[in-house]
Amino acid sequence: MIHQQPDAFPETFLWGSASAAYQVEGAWNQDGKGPSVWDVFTKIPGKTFKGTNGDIAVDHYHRYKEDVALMAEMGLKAYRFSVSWPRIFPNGKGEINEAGLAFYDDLINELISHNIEPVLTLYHWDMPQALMDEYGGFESRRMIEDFNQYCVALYKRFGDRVKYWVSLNEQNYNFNHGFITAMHPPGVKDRKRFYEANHIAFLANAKVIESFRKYVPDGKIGPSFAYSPAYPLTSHPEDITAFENAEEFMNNWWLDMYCWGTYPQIPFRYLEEKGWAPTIEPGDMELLAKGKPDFVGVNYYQTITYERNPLDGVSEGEMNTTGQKGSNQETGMPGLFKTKKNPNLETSNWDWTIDPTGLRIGLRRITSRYQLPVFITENGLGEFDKVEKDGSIQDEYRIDYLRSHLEQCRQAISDGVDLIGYCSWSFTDLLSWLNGYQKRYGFVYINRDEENENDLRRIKKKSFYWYQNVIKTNGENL
Ligand code: BGP
Repeated sequence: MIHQQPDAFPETFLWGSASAAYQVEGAWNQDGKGPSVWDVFTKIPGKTFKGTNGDIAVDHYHRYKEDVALMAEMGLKAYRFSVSWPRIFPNGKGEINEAGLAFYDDLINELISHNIEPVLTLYHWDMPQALMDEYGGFESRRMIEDFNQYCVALYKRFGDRVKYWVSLNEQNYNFNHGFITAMHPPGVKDRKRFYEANHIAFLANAKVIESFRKYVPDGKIGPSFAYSPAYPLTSHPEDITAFENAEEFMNNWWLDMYCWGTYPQIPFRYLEEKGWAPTIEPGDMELLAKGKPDFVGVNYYQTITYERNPLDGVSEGEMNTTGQKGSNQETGMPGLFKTKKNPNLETSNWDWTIDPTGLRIGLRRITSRYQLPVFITENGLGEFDKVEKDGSIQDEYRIDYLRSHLEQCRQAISDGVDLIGYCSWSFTDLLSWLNGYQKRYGFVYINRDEENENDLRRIKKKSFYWYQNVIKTNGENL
């Protein structure tokens, strides 16, 4: 579809940027906070790049006013952040830690006083360790009620000021690493447990959306999905089948459940035959039907290209967590699909495909299938940055990445996608879960690395001024 003149971004468009508690806050054991699964997991030798953790991160907990002042200087319209559950309930449930609520109260008020719309993520992976120890987190149905209690506490406290809420962040990505590659907590490799835990997370997601309608009736809520639209490597019918398998297993499995409350039939049947299908108890489907979101949150970084994979084919491959270009390996599900490098596209130093058009394709697929508004809750480029002798950071590559993706957003809007906002990942540099501090995403550089916290000074990159102008012109000057 070629548009003579693409539509403008809507006047109400939420020009934003995003972060997550564990990746920015630090203060991991202060003011009554309990340990999260990431506080524990990152301390196990060999789990993260150079053993990095979020104990101090970029010290946003103590420097949030300085960070919000920078957001205001940029003209940011929305800031997406997550609440750390163990700050609010150090043991995951029971008694509330007032100091934890107070921190987010202050942050939200600070944002609002600068005309920045807070977008609150309820769960960005930092589950209280206490619940993992007690019953295995999302492997137990007890999680549904405990997560609901925590969310209701936030609805009651912040529902008067926060309109946009994200329920679960990237359940698909986090559970894939938690239960298939063992690279995230709980560090398991077991497909049956993967699908069972996912099912419980879907129930928890639906439950907190059901509660949301009661406590924040005027608010908007949706999950954020790590969306990598699938491509076939060739037009060979077996590669097309592999691509369709990938769409079903890697995307529709989650999106259908969030948007429709049902599992797609073809993967479900396959999982039943393998003995991996989730256990559906009476009442589950009724609850799942109540989880319909107001928008689909999309975290988009790349498309993934697939080809056929024989029954004795590839299953697991190494993932590039070092920035050594070319070290990523193929992965797949034997008999279904395997990943392949797309010969038409460039990649970042972490071997993530750079594909702006893929974002438009993904936005259109969601629109056509679900007819729901979309909120891009993450999009960005992780790269090495260099501070020049004059103290500047010339991150042209990041500007190119963001510009080309925003151009495709505009095309998608012209195609008829109801896109309500765009949050870049991320505002400041921050801790990358598995890639340390050297994989930078921010508009604002943080003077720290894996070995040293240095002075944690904030330095505006070239991209800061670029995005400032994009917002000022409502996307006319990309
Ligand atoms: C998403 C997460 C973010 C962020 C981002 C970049 O999956 O929701 O928390 O980390 O990806 O990923 P990475 O840090 O692995 O480069």
